[in-house]
Amino acid sequence: IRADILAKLDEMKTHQWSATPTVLVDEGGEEHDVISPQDPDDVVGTALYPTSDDVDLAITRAVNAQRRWDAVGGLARADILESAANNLEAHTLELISLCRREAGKTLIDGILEVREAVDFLRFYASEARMQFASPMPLPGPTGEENRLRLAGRGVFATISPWNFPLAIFVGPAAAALAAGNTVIAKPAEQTPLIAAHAVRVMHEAGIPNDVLQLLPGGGEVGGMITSDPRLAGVAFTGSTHTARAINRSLAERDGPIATLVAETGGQNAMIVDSSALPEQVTRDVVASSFQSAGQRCSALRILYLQEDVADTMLKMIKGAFEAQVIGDPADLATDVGPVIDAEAKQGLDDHVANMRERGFRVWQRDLAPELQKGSFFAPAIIEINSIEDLDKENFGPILHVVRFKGAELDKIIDEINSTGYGLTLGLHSRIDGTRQFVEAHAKVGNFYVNRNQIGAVVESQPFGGEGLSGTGPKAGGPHYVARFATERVTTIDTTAAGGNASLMA
Ligand code: UN1
Repeated sequence: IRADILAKLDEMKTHQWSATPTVLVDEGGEEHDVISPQDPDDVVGTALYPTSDDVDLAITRAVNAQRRWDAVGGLARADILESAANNLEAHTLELISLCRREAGKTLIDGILEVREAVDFLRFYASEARMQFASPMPLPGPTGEENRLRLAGRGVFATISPWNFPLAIFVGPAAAALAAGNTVIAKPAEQTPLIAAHAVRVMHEAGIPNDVLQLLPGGGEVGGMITSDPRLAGVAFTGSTHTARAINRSLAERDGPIATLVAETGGQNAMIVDSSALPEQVTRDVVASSFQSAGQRCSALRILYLQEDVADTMLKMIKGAFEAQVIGDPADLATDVGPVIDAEAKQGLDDHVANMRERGFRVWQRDLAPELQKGSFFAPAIIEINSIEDLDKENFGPILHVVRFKGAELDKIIDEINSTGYGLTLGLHSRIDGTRQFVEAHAKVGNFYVNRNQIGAVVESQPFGGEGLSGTGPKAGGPHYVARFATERVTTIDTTAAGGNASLMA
């Protein structure tokens, strides 16, 4: 890494950032400090929350701007989204710095995050060109012309998570914009500052400021937004529990039946049989479970090891686990940074304590004394008997291990399916029949074979799950943007009876 880049990142260590609603009726509501996960003394900036009048004004502006934005057309919208991508890329360093300070992300995670946000903008721009520029002709009898065109639904709210505070803030908003909607974007309560910076950068690139509006806040602000009858839809990424609450709120209000695009939790497994290559398994397990401090919804939570290789594999995995550097994400050597906040840490500590109490075997890292101050959680590996020993998704650097017998493959798949989640599944096996069997029976959105199971790439690996894991369609895939649009079909009678004089001639 170039010295000048490191120097710039260093310079930004004390910068004070702010997040404010795009417009305010008056002075706004409460102010909230945003505290860095790794250092409670680092106040990264402040967020000003909107009042209900501010929310109302934002939605009024969004309603008024929508027709014009839709009428601009898919090609022009694509150009603007591409300018936004370019400008975001030009601001990479500030965004990486914010990823670190506000979300506790390591440098590599910060780089990947900016990359993904830029990729989403470019991909949805290209989808706008392909799907929104001209109507699609449909078949029909002679004397009739049919065509289908896509149009924006109206105002979309995007409610995004703290674990991808830039990529998943920008991605759904970009899709909604590409489809001709105006957007009210509410970032996670923990990470409003990077979102605010992204919005500034996108406005600067030409997205009109009534077309994309920021409303920082927590659940209360989210509730004000999702209960507004003027919303056409919500794109949400976060917990299954919150997705249900949003769904209820959308169902209870008057107004149009709203679209909900939800990407939620997972209970992701990896199956490793005795034909797998141990070094590769070790590398992929550690990446899948502990990169980003396990705070990805794609992360590996339950590793199934075939009995006859389990001891060898586990020994190697534990070796790599022990070697991971846990620490300040500003330090380039760090593999695992903090978890997002004290509450998240407490939840993970409680889980480990509970598993110990229930008699499961736990290996846990020790934390250096200087890490006691931030929300650092000591990564753990826990041996369990079955996925049924877990009652919830544990969103952090904890790997659970289950041993299985070769003949039990179909039972394992049933167990995994019966959690009701269906996000990612990993398999390490050199046996084609095993892969084909798992592929045919596992109800998951993303199945990864002989590699790690995180880091889905826009366009190559459209990402998203089913069941408790979300509604689909997959982010970064060919059907995503269309979900934000309404379809309109025009049928024209081109015969004489239809009054088409020119065709009569
Ligand atoms: C999430 O954690 O909400 O595949 C999504 C990945 C990322 C997406 C994770 N592209 O790990």
